[in-house]
Amino acid sequence: MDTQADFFHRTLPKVELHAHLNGSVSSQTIDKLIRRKPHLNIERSMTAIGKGQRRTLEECFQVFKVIHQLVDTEEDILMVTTDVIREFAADGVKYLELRSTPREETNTGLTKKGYVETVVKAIQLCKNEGLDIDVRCLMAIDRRNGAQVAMETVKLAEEFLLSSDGSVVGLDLSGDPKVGHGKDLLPALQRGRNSGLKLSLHLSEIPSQLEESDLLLNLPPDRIGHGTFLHPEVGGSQSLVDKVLKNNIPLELCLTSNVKGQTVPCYSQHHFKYWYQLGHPIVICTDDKGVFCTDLSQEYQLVSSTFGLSHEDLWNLSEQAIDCTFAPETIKQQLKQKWTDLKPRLF
Ligand code: 6MZ
Repeated sequence: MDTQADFFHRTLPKVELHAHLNGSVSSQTIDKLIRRKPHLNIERSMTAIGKGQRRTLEECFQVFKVIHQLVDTEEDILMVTTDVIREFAADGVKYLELRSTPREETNTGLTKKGYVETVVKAIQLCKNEGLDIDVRCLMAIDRRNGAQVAMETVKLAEEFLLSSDGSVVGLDLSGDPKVGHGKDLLPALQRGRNSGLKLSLHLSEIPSQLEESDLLLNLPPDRIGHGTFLHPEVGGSQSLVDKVLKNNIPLELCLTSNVKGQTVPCYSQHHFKYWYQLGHPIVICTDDKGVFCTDLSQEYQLVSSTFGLSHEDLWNLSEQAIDCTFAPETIKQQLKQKWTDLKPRLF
């Protein structure tokens, strides 16, 4: 989607629950990073998939590698995180869950703990600025790194669950779906769950993951990322769908990302339609707003123009997303009040 969202979609208060930090870096921030590191010879075009362009999922993962080269110090992470939060706030997002994979970089002395501390610091800085956005963080397990790293990430998340003043709330399982198997990561995910960390897992982003999805759905996760190939119409199965329905697990859906990454052939064939028609909880999200050149307002506009949703339908979607957040109950109530207060401005 490359058109500008209009007043309604921009002003609509929104909840963003599926945003990878380094995939969300805007072109303006990329320019600042490039100026900091001219020796890398990275150009802006290497970090984003522009208008009308498509890539394979493998190519998308190459783009993240380029961005990781640009973001390798605490200073970079602080700038990137504060910029991303400000941009979401400017787009009308009132509640944001950012997810990121803690990374260590031997060249710069960046540690995984320092990485997460810096993300939490940025969240705090934005709070102190008085931005009208509540931000939380999920620590991501990159499936390519295997069971041991997954367990380390869970332990780190446990520490921050206690010490980050509510900023770190859960875990994400992500990374190239063609690499690794969820069964190896099950002990780490189970441990995280038992420690009180919420789980958002990328499931069935590509067709060949039915067995893995079946296994991981038994946890069960608190939310599902994508779930593109879960339902029978695209080669999934009714038993997978039944598990999702039985546990009422919300799906995080990212239209532009799925079309540009070519896991979905076109917008009208997006699985949004399947789950929406069932009345199942779904949350519209951006995935990687920087890489896929989108924002949450555009994603809402895209849903309405593709599937014929009215303004009232979009309002209901954004309001229902509050119940899918990993925020404490008191915050959910405050957000619902905010939606009630803002409604007369739009209708
Ligand atoms: C799976 C994805 C993803 O963690 O460095 N990531 N994982 N599917 C996707 N669909 C396109 N988009 C992003 O942000 C970048 C990382 O997020 C995950 C990948 O592991 C990627 O390296 P962070 O902040």
